[in-house]
Amino acid sequence: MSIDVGLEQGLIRVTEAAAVASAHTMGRGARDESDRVAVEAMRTELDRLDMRCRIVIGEGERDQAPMLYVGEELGGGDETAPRIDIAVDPLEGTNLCATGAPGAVAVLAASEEGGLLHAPDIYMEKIVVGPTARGRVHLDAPVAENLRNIAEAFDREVSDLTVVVLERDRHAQLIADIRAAGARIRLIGDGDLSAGIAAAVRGTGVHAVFGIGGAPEGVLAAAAMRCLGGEIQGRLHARDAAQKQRLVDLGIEDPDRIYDTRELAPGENILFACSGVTDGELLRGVRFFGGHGSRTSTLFMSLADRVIRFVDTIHRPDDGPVIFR
Ligand code: VTB
Repeated sequence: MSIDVGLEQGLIRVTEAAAVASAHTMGRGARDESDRVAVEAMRTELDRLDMRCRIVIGEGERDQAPMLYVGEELGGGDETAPRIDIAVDPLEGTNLCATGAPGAVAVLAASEEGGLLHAPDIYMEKIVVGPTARGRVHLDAPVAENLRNIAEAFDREVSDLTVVVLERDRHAQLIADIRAAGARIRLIGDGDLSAGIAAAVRGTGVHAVFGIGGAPEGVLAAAAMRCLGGEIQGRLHARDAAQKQRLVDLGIEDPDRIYDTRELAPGENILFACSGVTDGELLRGVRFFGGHGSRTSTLFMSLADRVIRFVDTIHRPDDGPVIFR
């Protein structure tokens, strides 16, 4: 899949549309509605692509999710059109959108077939660092050792590091360990994917993300890390007998296996698009200008083309004046 401009523009439109749709619902306290409109908008735009798209990470299995379920085929391309695999999270951080908190994004990754791991929708224990600390951490190493190595890579003290952790009871020991090691912590309510992306960009003030979040978002984070030169390690985390059985059914023999960035996102033609829904470290949220359109902020990356593009789009209304703000 060589990256044609049409596909790039098309994928950007997909996350922009999901961001605009969900941003309209910001602060309504209705997370399901926010998610639903993002899913609908994303699906409509994906279906307009001149490609044959297969959803490999989506809203759930076919029997639970009416749209963007795993295995759904979309796109307007005929038999000769290129086939691509798509991983989506139409609204990463539904609660963030529902409350207007920072960090909600609409996300998509695409690749040649087989380029994104079909991770089950269970938890994943993760560690994410950017290019500076790549190769210096290990999921099985003690927290203090990982932090020492990250600090050394950044040429600073552990006390100068900021680690992002999802605020969950399951992270009590992790948080205690990070505190004991002396690093600073930013607890977030949701959204370890955008935090992971921030960790891979210098200047955001985020140096690493530790903890247990969703496995599908781990694959999306891996796609982003391939494009940004960062690193993620992940271990699937089955919580009950049913999830353990699901791993067996998927042919995952070693439940303790640690997946590295390339194993999670092995593609050579990875594309990644992420639009801000609410304001965040890297991307602004959607702004609306009354009847005069909207403005979106998107990160688009292509691994093969080696580009990281920030796309600032004004969406004009059908008629009426254009307002630049
Ligand atoms: C959420 C969400 C994360 O994982 O926490 C979820 O905020 C799973 O955790 O961004 P909970 O079940 O405890 O909410 C993510 O969606 C992605 O990793």
